[in-house]
Amino acid sequence: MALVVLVFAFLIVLISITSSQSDLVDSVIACDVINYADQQLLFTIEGTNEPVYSEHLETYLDNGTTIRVYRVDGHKFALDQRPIRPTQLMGRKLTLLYQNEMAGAHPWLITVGQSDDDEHIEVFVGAFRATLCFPAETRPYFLEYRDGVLVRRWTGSYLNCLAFSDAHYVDADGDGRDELRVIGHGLRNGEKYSEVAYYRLYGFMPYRLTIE
Ligand SMILES: [Ca+2]
Ligand SMILES: [Ca+2]
Repeated sequence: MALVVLVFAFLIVLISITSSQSDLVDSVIACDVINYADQQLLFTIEGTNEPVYSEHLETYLDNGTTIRVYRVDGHKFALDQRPIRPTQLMGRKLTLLYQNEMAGAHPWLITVGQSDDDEHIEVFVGAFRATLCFPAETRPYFLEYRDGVLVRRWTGSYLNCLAFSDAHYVDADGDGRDELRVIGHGLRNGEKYSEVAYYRLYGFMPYRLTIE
């Protein structure tokens, strides 16, 4: 009898662990990882907002409500697996460190990197919202994870494009610092075009870099 109870209890624990992992995988819209000191940190966008429609991209974007930061315990992600997919979170041991409600900004993309000499982690979030002067569209949010919280560095209306469909921090020129690689979309002589561009924050402003 005691064995039956023990097996039953074990199954309940197993089911609850599996279901909380599935809930996380289902709720993650986008995620990225970075090694920081002797730890690995996972940044996610989670929650469910109604998909938003981008006129320039001519597509719907899934977006979430909350940005969360976890410490990855146990088996770490190989950084050459980036960008990682939400399904790769299944079975990972994660400890929640921080969360920030951003539902009104409709976050749909997140990437993290180290692009300057300070230890704070650069965090770029693709948001989607209207501004005073412009209709709703993809918006660039340059943030920083500093002393355990997210702070704003620069949140503007546009980079050098009308919209962007993807962005990743990557060391494109091999100098040991990450650049933000952006797939931008614009209009030239009435024709839509897309291009790859690289950005880095200098002081308070993002600057476009030329990388051969
Ligand atoms: Ca930094
Ligand atoms: Ca670089």
